[in-house]
Amino acid sequence: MARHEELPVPIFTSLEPVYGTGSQLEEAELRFNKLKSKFIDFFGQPPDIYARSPGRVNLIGEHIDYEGYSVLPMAIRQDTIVAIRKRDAGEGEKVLRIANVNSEKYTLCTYPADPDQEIDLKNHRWGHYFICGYKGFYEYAKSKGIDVGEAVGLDVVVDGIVPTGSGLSSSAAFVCSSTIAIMAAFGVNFPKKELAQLTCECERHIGTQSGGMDQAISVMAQSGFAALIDFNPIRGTEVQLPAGGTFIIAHSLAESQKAVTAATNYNNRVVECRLASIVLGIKLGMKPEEAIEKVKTLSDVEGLCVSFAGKHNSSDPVLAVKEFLKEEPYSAEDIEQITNAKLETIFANSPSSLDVLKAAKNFKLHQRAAHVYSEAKRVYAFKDTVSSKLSEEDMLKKLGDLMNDSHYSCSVLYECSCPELEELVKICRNNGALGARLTGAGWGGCAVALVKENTVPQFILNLKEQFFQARIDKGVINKNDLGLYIFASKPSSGAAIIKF
Ligand code: NG1
Ligand code: MG
Repeated sequence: MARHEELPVPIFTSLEPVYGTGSQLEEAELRFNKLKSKFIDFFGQPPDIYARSPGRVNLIGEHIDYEGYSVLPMAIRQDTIVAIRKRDAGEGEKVLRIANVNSEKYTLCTYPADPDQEIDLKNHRWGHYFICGYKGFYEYAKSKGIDVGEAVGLDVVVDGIVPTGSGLSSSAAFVCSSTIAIMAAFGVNFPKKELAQLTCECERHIGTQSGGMDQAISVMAQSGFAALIDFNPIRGTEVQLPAGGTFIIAHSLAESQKAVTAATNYNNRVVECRLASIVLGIKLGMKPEEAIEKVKTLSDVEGLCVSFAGKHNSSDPVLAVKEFLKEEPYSAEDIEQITNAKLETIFANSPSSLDVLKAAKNFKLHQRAAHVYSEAKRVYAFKDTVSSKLSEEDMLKKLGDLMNDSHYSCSVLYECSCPELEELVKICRNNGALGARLTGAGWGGCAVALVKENTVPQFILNLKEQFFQARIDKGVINKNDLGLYIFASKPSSGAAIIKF
């Protein structure tokens, strides 16, 4: 039997298979009805088809997907739905009209129906994420020799309920649902695993050098399971979480605008990791030109640590970091002396990395590499703990400890936390969370806490009092919206196409 990720995206003719029954189904029915009537308001006709893809919460494995290491997220129930209608050739202008049910916040975006268009990164618009999917769809179809005919106009309405800038991957939910909607509108369907790869690559058109975690889990998630996601090639292994624990997601209310801060935050760390891996490669015996050409990620140099093992009785890359990367920040000149090459030359083909070089004062190679290698180990420790024979009590404690260690590493070594997240994580732990950590890229957004099932209601109440009440009083958020900022989450299902 084919593994589920080899299969195409499921197509349903009703909402139950995706949203189950009860209040979740009722909410979905309301959303689909509203979406359809908005579509008719905007474009005068109903949509042909819908696609939905969920956000995700990463349980452990932060900032390591782009270094080639496995991560362990789960899909959340909040998703993005894209309704689409393909106009016939000759019907109206050849443009892409992208509207949103929240038309006040997200005004209509229009783009040419041209798969080769460049995305204007200097003027960030919400519709750019749809264009990522549009370009990705055509690039993939072309690479596979699939003829999808000439470009035609598309009408689109988007309804997203994944909180934005929160580390829950609203962006991937939007890019994946867009790509899948376009694919479905053209009457084709690709294997989920290939969609995960293609949506990861096409989201990079937005200018962040992202790894593939978010798209992989959004496309491939199985209801009831978290997943261990491996890369190169992408693969998802279901992970059953212990029943006695619940993951609570809480928003720090600091919004992280990743697309806008890429040069100093996200892409900066990607560049630092690349530099750390080149320097390590050289220290472990590679010629500089060879390291620059071949070493792309920290996982690429891990193999070399084996030859360094003789000396230390271990092939542990964490030891190699200690031995070969100094703790003081490196200047560009420090690195250039080791690599025998100008940093601008090393990154000549990557405009967004050149932006990083312009903005960076120095590079913390030791700290970033130490985070990545230790975090990669924690992911496997988490996976092993979940499938171990430990009592549930001990298992939950161990998982919580790993989450706490992950947060410390993100905060101190990777420096991707912020004061609001620190406060929130501390409050979670003070109120009995077995573990709590920032989730997603950080610099704002959400924390995830592991809490014993039977203490969930009290835990949520305490957080409301100790973290959110002051913000309600100051008018930062509305009391009635609290449910958007703190909620328990169960592993939900991945992407789907819906055709009524
Ligand atoms: P967020 O910020 O949650 O969308 C980002 C990346 C991930 C991963 C995490 C950090 C994108 C689309 N996603 O997630 O690939 O690197 O940060 O672990 O940029
Ligand atoms: Mg994102």
